[in-house]
Amino acid sequence: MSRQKSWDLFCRVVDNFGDIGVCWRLARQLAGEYDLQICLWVDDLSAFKRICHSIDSTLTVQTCQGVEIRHWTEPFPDIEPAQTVVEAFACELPERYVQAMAARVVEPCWINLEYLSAEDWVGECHGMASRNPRLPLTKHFFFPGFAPNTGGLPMERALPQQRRAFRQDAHAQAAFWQDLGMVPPCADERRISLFCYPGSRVETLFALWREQIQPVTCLVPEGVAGEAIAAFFGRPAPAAGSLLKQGSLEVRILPFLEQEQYDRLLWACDCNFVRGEDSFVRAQWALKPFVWQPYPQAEGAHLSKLGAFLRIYCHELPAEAAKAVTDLWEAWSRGEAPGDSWPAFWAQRAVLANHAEGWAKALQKNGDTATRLAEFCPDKL
Ligand code: TRH
Repeated sequence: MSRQKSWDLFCRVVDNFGDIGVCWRLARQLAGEYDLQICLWVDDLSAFKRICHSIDSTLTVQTCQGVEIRHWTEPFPDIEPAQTVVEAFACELPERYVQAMAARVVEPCWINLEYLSAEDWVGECHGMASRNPRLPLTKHFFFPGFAPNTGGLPMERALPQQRRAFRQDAHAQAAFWQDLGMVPPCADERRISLFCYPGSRVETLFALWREQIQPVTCLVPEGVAGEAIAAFFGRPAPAAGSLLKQGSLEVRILPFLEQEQYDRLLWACDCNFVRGEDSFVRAQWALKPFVWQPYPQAEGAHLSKLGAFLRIYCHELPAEAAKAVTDLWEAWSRGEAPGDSWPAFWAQRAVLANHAEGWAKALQKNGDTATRLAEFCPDKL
């Protein structure tokens, strides 16, 4: 098979869903919007299946939504490398494949796709080249980010239009809730999605929401916050489809949704708790107030990332709203009880929803990651 316009994208699932989440989005977008021949190599198909239910985790090769998906196992097969090779998150390509890249007549474009961060150094390092010390190959570092001198954020071309259509269509929203076994929210009900890391002080939020006058429905993916739910309700966290109630609070356990459905959940809720990288970006495209918890890292590196993002995100917010966001996000990410900071944050929800629109518009001006990648790579051939 000719490997013209071909891309190999390599993804190792370290833990959680962010690695495959980002790679799957990019792969689909590059195939769908740029007519590229994309092959996505993934070492863990069962994690992949959680966010794309049609994946068959027993297959070595399959095609899904225009992307060829190959199970990445060792020993790695003897294949002709693609013209463009994306190594996601420094996942280390198989040695045999790297040797084959070096043997190509035309040097392939080799990209290391990096993790997202709002830190200043990202713009300075974006696009930097590193010559291989042993082989005639150069790797380029590609950083998604929030500034014009970065690789932008993943966003499909049709997303704004799809989101608008969903938000204007009560039937589509009702159908969405029905798929989850729910009816649309009643007039004064608030729906909050909750995706967080273990150890988060969920119980303090539950205690507050239980006492509120307005009903709060908290939507939690199966397997998330299990210990906190068990401790609060005094019983093991139930399976997807179940609901738990105390006072004004109802907790619904959701199945892990496909990415497109998860997007809709973020569009449909009044506030979204998100984490890591990909859900964090999607919450910004949802145009709703959100609470971000960065992926916990050694020596508090994640708190520096949080601080860097807060600085840019809060820059144009009124002081009171900026403080409310900072207090809640910092407490949440430090594993401290967020109960004291929630009321002030929630009081700012209209300001935050308004800010979310301007924020997303500004980010869109930087271009999206797939487009920036597609533009970046042919130059390097
Ligand atoms: O799962 P995460 O914690 O992933 C993390 C981070 O990406 C982190 O940066 C990385 O270093 C670490 O993994 C290894 O959070 P994230 O990034 O939000 O990824 C979750 C993905 O799962 C995202 O693509 C959205 C998707 N998802 C669904 O498709 N359906 C769901 O129901 C939920 C809750 C998530």
